[in-house]
Amino acid sequence: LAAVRLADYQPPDWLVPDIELDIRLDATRTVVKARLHLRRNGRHDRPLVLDGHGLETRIIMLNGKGCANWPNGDTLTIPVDGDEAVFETEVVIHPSRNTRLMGLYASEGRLVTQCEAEGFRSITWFPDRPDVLSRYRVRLEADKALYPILLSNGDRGAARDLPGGRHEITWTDPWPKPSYLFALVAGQLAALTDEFVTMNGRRVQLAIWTAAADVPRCAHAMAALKASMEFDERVYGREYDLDEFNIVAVADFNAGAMENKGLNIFNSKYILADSETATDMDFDAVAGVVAHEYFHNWTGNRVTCRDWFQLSLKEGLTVFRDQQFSADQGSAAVKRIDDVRALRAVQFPEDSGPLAHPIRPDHYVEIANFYTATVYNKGAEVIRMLHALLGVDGFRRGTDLYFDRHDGEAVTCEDWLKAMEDANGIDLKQFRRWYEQAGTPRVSVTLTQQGGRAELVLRQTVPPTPGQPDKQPVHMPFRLALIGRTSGRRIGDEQVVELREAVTHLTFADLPEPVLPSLNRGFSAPVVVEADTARADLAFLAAHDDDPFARWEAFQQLALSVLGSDDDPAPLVEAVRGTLADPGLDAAFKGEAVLLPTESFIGDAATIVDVEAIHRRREAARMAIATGLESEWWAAYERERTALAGRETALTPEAKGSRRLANVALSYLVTAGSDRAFAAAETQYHAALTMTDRLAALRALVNSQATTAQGARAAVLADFHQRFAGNNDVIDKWFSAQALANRPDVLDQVERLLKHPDFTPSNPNRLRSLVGAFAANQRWFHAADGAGYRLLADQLIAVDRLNPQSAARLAVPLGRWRRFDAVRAALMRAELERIVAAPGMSKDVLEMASRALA
Ligand code: BAL
Ligand code: ZN
Repeated sequence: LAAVRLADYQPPDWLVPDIELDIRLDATRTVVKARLHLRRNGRHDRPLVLDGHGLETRIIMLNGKGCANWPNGDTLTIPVDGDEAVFETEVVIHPSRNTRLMGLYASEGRLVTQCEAEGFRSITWFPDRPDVLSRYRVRLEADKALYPILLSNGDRGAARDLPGGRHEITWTDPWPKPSYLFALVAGQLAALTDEFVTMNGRRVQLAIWTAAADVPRCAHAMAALKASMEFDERVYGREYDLDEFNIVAVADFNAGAMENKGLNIFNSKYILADSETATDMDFDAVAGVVAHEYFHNWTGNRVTCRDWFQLSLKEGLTVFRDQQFSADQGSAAVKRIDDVRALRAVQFPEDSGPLAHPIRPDHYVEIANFYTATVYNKGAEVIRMLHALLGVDGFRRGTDLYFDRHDGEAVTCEDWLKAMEDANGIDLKQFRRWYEQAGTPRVSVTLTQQGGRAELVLRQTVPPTPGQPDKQPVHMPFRLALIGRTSGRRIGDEQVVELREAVTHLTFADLPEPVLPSLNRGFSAPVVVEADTARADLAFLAAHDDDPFARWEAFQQLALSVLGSDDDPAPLVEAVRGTLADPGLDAAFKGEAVLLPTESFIGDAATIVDVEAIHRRREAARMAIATGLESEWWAAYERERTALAGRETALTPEAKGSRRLANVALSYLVTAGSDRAFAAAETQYHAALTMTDRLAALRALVNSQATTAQGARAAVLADFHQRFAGNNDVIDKWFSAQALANRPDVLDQVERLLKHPDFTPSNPNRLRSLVGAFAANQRWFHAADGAGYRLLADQLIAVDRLNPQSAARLAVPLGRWRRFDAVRAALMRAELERIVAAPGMSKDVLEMASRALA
């Protein structure tokens, strides 16, 4: 497998300041003519080298004359005299055969593109790398009845009817952009439209395009788009720069969405939402992804990446910006907890396994494999640390300088850090290690106290990761405070301690009472804290810490301690009792704070994951919390349902919080197993006015192992499928609720569902909702006989023929084999070896599987 290396980067030999595309669209046979205006970059005599993939090349011309040179595989090399030239090609492509969903493909009768990272080469010959920026002029021509709407980037020109029922339109994008931001969409689409007036009075026409029947379901996305545009002006001083902004929702999409200039293309899952079909979490995800793609207009599009090693330059920064936006629009505390939960669920395991890589990797085989939680979510944590170190004003000075200095350029993470340094007169030399070193740092903390004095010793280490045996200490902001052990109140101010050394000593004098440390408040640094705090002290912090994250974290750590043994779960029951009774906490926070850590998070904290013991202990604790507090859960359930009366579908933070707590209560009540609870779940399922409530009731029943709940479980599953037939995003929930079920028969159910007519593995959402969800079901995916692993590998091998990106993602769970017992590890390895040996596997899969085996 040939790797691309950061160390080998060379600037492009030829620039393409302007490109004209002429695209005659047809699902089975699209003709693409391209005219590239070339300029030699510097003094050299190297030829023009272009990328192409799967193109049927008809014509190659240089300066108006046919060329003798012909492609060699995916490369076309053309010697060019002079410093400027015009290079033209004509190719034929076949969108309806494109199951990779990269380049131009068909989805539900429409034609759409996905070009990041290397899809443009599947449309035409081009130096397909992000540091070649061009102004695009694009003529689209198609049958008018089949493809009445023709969209591309930039400003629309006049449309014109053509003979034979065809029509054309030309789009011109004035902003130079890399090829990965090119997009087109053609098809029968209707739009929800609106307008935004920018801070300088520019009127921007907004449109979200989808099937006509789904237009009303775009309202939430539209509100989020307008709020994002306002946020970027208010917080970053960034204004939108075209006369129109289009979003298109499509059913078949590898990722969540794509930030193509002026024409964002979205996985419909992140656009379409109404109370009946979307949960509160879905509504929040829609707003977050809409914001993310919009924010890319500055962090990614106006200032882009020099090469794909710099991916976190735009993704880490843009995730941080969308997290800020979501915190601004709702509960900042709950948002922070959700973000940390997501980081720990996906990125921490990645960082401690064979796929660990720094946020700026230094080599790859297939760049599609590096759209990872490390590049995105750890990347966002690194930006958040800069924000904490520089403060709000310093960070803004840094971003202002970054945009001023680099607008219209393709730059590196180094350029970003240099702007931060220059704007603030600081030195981030040590901070750069976050970009170079993989692995989650560990900070161990010890506290000693005598009289009114306390000393904290903080020791940081960064564990070895593949290819990086030795690590250096990193520079991090570590927020801490002291909580009085008697009063439960904060003693003194919170501090942001900048850890730089391997060991840091902090002393505190004149303390009026013994204290407990409140550590890494707000999760200010993406590290694992090892504090060896006694259970009683964790319970005390879970009841008193004044930082919401630290308070939530204290309960998580208490749960990890209890669930790491066969001890009585009583301390967890008491902690939950205290949280439920605390009048100072809102329902949204309570709904988070009473949840036990997931089985995979508990496993991640252990050296070897004891699948059965973790499940058994967590189930016992869940049951103890459910039965020990049954009257409290009924009280909470009824109180929150009453609070919701008359505003069941409201999306206010209060209503969302009430639904959250009521549904957590319902899930504990169904766990406790009374007939009254099953009846309440069934009633809620049928009477629900929101998907949040309907799905929560369905999940509670699906997860119940009680024989008395069997009838209700079967009935709600059948009803749900029938009620939402044809709605892809909702039917995905039906699949994943069953694949994630906490039941011993999950594997049989998944095997049955693989044969269901609605299971269409060519659709990435559907594949994820069944096979991806099942692999996240730790207890039943890791069945001791390896049947879960076999099922996953079979699906991966089959899907790779259709869509290598989808297939490669399925390899990740098997890559964790080192963390499991010898029998499971051998079974997982055997499946990875079978995958590698299967004939004709893609380089996407081969890279993931071979890294996992190494
Ligand atoms: N750039 C790929 C999709 C996203 O991160 O927005
Ligand atoms: Zn992004």
